[in-house]
Order: sequence, then structure tokens, then C-alpha cells
Amino acid sequence: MSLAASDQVAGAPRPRFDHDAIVIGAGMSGLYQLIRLRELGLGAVVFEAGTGVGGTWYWNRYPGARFDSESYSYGYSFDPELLQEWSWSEHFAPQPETLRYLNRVADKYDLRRDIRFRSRVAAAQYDEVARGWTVTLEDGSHHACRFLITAIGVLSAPTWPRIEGIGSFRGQSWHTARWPREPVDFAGKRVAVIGTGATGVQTIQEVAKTAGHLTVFQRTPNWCAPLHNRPITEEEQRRIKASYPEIFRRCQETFSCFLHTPDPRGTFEVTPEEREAFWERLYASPGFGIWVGNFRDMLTDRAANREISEFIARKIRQRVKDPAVAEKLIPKCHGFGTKRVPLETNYYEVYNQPNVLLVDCRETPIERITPTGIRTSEAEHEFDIIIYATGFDALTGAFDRIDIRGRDGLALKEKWAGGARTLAGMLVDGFPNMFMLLGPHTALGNIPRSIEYNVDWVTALLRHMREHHLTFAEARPEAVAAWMAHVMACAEGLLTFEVDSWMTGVNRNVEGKQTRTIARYAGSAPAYRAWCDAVAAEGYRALTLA
Ligand code: N01
Repeated sequence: MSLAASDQVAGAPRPRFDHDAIVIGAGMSGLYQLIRLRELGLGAVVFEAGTGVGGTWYWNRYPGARFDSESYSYGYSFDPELLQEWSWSEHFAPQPETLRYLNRVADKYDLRRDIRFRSRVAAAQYDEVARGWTVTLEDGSHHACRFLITAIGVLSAPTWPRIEGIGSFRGQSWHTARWPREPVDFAGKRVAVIGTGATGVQTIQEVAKTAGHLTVFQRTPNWCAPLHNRPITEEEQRRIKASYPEIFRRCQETFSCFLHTPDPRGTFEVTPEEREAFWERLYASPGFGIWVGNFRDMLTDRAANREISEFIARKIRQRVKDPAVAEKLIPKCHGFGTKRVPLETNYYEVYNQPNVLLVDCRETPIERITPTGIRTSEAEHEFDIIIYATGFDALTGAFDRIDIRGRDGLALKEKWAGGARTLAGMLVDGFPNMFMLLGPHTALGNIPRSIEYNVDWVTALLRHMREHHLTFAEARPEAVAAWMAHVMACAEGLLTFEVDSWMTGVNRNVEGKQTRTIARYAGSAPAYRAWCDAVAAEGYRALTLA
């Protein structure tokens, strides 16, 4: 029996909901939430803007897109059968494989029958009388539900650069997060890539393989480290499948749910020789070890951060032949790891190729996009293709793009104007019966691990509400204040928060996002879960339930 049909406020007219729950987004969180809602016996629909499932892995089909957390730590952990059925081909799987995986999940659980594709949500309005939400799609249709669950991702609102003339280019151009389905042939073409974040790095190293000529427009260099990807052998496959319980146990224990976790030693507690040997080992190892498995003080102690930055700078100088180009590629304004470290495969060597040019936008800024290419303060560059790897309006951007209104018609965008305030990234006071999966201030890291935790927490709350005949859940303002104090405390002393990046809520291409905020939860995933578990264990006293 559905919750909406069974639980009615005493004396009030029976609310007429189209669905118990509406989920926005059919990415990794939306798919898993749908599975759990069905298990609860709730009638749910998922509205998805795309034509298929996959979210991030549906939209980001740019050349070179792949995991940079180990494939076997990334998949869903909740279905042991699926874990045995699915074989990842590489230690860091490419995007088409991940998209196939998510389609396989959708097939296995017959999820598509409850997903409406090509359905972009334009607005959602809380209805105080009905204690539910009315969701409006871009086609103007309205859909009423008791519970609204946002599964709209952290990095799903792409941003184009604010450059004059962007619409005038006569060649082909795409944002990496809106890449076409048809393969793009770069052979013999003059290609530009704007942006050198994790996406730009993956794109550049792939496009450089075949482009006639590639020009990279770099505004801020990033500290990149080798991915060391390779195929998974049959023997490794057997070992991986036999050790899934240990793999996921390890992910639960580590700081950010990766297989790597900080080394308990401080940078200067070891001899210079030991330090160098440790870093050499990390640099030669696959994955994020060098970022999240480094000395524990790397992101809190300036001198420690300087040491590791110098180590990586030496690597860049060794790998890039032209010293002037190498210097341009070495960040000078932020230390190693204070931004998300892009993992690369021969990225630096790309700049040794005769068909690749690095343009430093700090020295020679882009002035405008022209019908034939890009004009900088120094030169006119002609292109056949321009690729915008210019990132996302992260964390809150996808929320801002929906007109979400809570009690008294208050717009979420307005409520968050000075920075998002949440309860554990999942609830907002003033927005009853709305639950966010991966909302601002959830513990991020190895994302699927955060997703599974958030979905299970929301599902447990819904179960609790059903068992107690409750139809209303709202975060208490004092609980939000307590949570935000915890978020602020976790951020204190972290070098990460002294740097502009999507993790500090800065995007110079978005109005009103020029100043740093504590946009991201910087505590550990175990601390995050302990906090949320305590809320549940205390009977959800942090929430008003009715
Ligand atoms: O975006 P970004 P991203 N002129 O914001 C530049 C995840 N991810 O898509 O730094 C010139 O990091 C901008 O320059 P600046 C991962 O979490 C995961 O690359 O603002 N340049 C920057 O270089 C990652 O952190 C995977 O000076 C302009 C770039 O565009 C997150 O997604 C793979 C400009 C944007 O970099 C976002 O990464 C890829 C302008 N006007 C990404 N405007 C996995 O492996 C912007 N830029 C799972």
C-alpha cells in the first residue's frame, strides 16, 4: 500500500498525490533510491532530463572520460550478485563502460518503467495544506507527491565561460558535459581546449593523440599526478570478486571512502630520504594515493605542503622538455592537493608534442571567441573545434536551476544566497519532506559510497515515518545551526579553503559565486556517518516530525 494513500492527516481531506515520492535525476543516486523506495512499497517516479540513465556518466561522454577511483571501489555495493556478475575491464574504467554498467543495473531491476526521460524539472513548490510537493516539468505538466527527493548530483550544472562572442564561432564547439553521442573525429583538425581541471586534463591527453593541432588555453595550472591505469587480468578479477566485502569495509573506514587514506605520520617526522622514497612510491602507484594517502599534515601545514608541491614540481620539470612550458604548467598560487588533483596518463608529455601549443591565459588573456577561432591579447588562433572544459556550477548550481520553493513560498536559491545551510546535506529547514542525496555538505570523496549512505539514511527515515504514521519531516533550525557549526569546525585550518575552486564554491562564470564559502563538508566520511547515525538513533529529534 502506498504511504500517500494510507497516511492521511486526521480530519483533513485525503491529499491527492500522483506519487508517494518524486525523485529528480536518474543517475547513480536516483537509480539506487528508486530501488529502495520500491522495497518500501512506495509509488515513485523519477524525472530525468536526459534520454537515458546514468547522470554524470550519461552526460560526460567527452573523449578520455574515466574513473579516477578504482573501478571495484566505485560500483554499487548493495547487491552481492551484481558484484559477481559484473567484471570491470580496467582498474580505472572508461566512461562508456560505466554507462553500460548503470544501464545493466537499470535492466536488472527493471527501473526504466518508473523513469520519465526527457523530463526536466523546472520548479517544485511545497504545499502546506497537503504536506507535499507539486513538481512542474519544463513541458508545463504538474505532478504532486508527498516526498521530493533530489538526486541531481554535485557536478551536473555545466558552466560556459563568460567570453565575448561565444555564440559567433562557425566551427564545432561543445562543453565536455554536453558531448555529442556520435564520435568526433579530430584527425587533421585544429582543436582548442579551454580549461585544465580534471576534465580538461583527461580531454587534452586523449585529443592530443589524433588532433592535427591542439591548442590548450590554461588560466590556472593544476597539480596533476599519474593514474597508472591498466587492464584487470583474469587473476586480478578473481581476487577482486573474492574480496568485495573487504574492499567495501576498507572504503567505510577510510577518510573519504577511497581505498587510500592519509598516512598517520607527519611530513617532518621522517627523514628527508624516507619522505622522498614515500613520495616516489606514491607517484608510481595507481590512483589517488598521492592525494588522499599522503602524510596527514599535507593540507594543514604550510611547510609540509610546500615540500610535496616542490616534489611534484620536480616531476613536471623532468617530464616537460621545454623549461619555459614546464614553468607555465607548475601552479604558483596554490599548493599540491588544495584543489582536486587531476589524475593523468602522459598529460605532461603531451606538451612535448610538436602539434601541441600551451597558451597561458594569465599572460595573454582570451579576448573573444571569433567566427573562426579565439583571439587573445597577443594573437588570433583559428580552429575547427573548440572544446569548453570549463567545469560546473558545483554543489548548489543544479538546485539553483530549479525554482524550489518551500514553506511560505521561500525560494531555496534565496535561502542559500549567502551560502548553503543544510542538515547533513540532506535536509533544509523551511523545506519539509524534501530530501537531498549528495546535497551541499554531505561527505564527498568516493561518490557512490556517499550515495549509498545518503539513500539508506533517507530510506530509513521514510520507513520510520511510515511505522509511526507520520507525514511531515523538517529539519529543526537549531539542528541545522549545530550541523553548520560542525561543518565550519571541520574546515578550520585547512589550506583547501584558502583557494578558489568549485570545492570552495567559487565559479567566476556564475553571477554571485565569486567569493569563497565553506561549500563542502571537510570532515571524514566516518565522522559524517556517525553524526547522521546519531540523528537516527535519537529518534530523529533533529527533525520536526508530525
Ligand atoms: O572543472 P574545473 P572540471 N577562461 O572547475 C577553466 C570531477 N571530475 O570539469 O581554474 C579560461 O575543475 C578553469 O580555470 P580557473 C572532479 O571532481 C571527475 O575539470 O578557473 N579558463 C579550470 O581550469 C573535478 O574536480 C572525473 O582559472 C576557464 C577549468 O576551466 C570536477 O569534476 C573527471 C574559464 C574548469 O575546471 C570538475 O572538473 C573529470 C575562462 N573564462 C572531472 N572559465 C573523474 O575522473 C573556466 N576556465 C571521475
